[in-house]
Amino acid sequence: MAFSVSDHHYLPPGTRSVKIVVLGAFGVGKTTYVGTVSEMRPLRTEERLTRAGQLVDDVRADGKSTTTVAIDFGRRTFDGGIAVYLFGAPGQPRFAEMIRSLMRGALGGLVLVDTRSVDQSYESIGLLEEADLPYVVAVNTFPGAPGYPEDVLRDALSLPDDRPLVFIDARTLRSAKHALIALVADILHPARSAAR
Ligand SMILES: Nc1nc2c(ncn2[C@@H]2O[C@H](COP(=O)(O)OP(=O)(O)OP(=O)(O)O)[C@@H](O)[C@H]2O)c(=O)[nH]1
Ligand SMILES: [Mg+2]
Repeated sequence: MAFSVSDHHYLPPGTRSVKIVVLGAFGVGKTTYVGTVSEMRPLRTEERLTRAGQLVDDVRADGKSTTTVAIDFGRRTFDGGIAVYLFGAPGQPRFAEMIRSLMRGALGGLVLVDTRSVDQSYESIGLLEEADLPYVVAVNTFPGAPGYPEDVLRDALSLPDDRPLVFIDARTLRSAKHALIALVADILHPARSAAR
């Protein structure tokens, strides 16, 4: 099934809505991702990182000064009448209960992965598996991060064969929407629709 992304800024009558969640560990680029793909100004809930937070959060010295404390929210419409509502979550494991609430009504999830912290992605994948939601893994490529072939990453993440894995740059629309299209195609896959 082929999809393209449109530039609509309003929703024509008959548009179908799809809620998806954007998950991933602390600092993997979730807020950046939602901001890149959203056709409207995204809602962000960022707070400054503090010295006290360094005791509990794995703050890397890469210039990151804020963190999401509630949600990121954005929207992208696809030609063919599908509006995807993106809900980005905070990355810290202590927000798991909030993420479970955020997943209510969602039809799928995107898990962003940084190859410097692959092991911190299990939590997000686990939450989506627990909720029995389809998901796509998007490896967000940071400069200086180790590059691994797809099979090695799949192995490291214990990713089932039917779960798509794509490589993206969350800062670039062309690249970022590649992951969204993979997820929407998976959600709308005839076999999955038949099971609903
Ligand atoms: N090079 C590169 N940098 C990125 C990319 N995506 C995000 N960044 C940078 O990485 C930092 C963290 O990005 P955020 O979007 O805040 O990450 P997050 O997952 O929302 O972080 P939390 O909400 O704190 O969990 C920011 O400084 C971004 O500019 C990417 O694809 N490539
Ligand atoms: Mg964020």
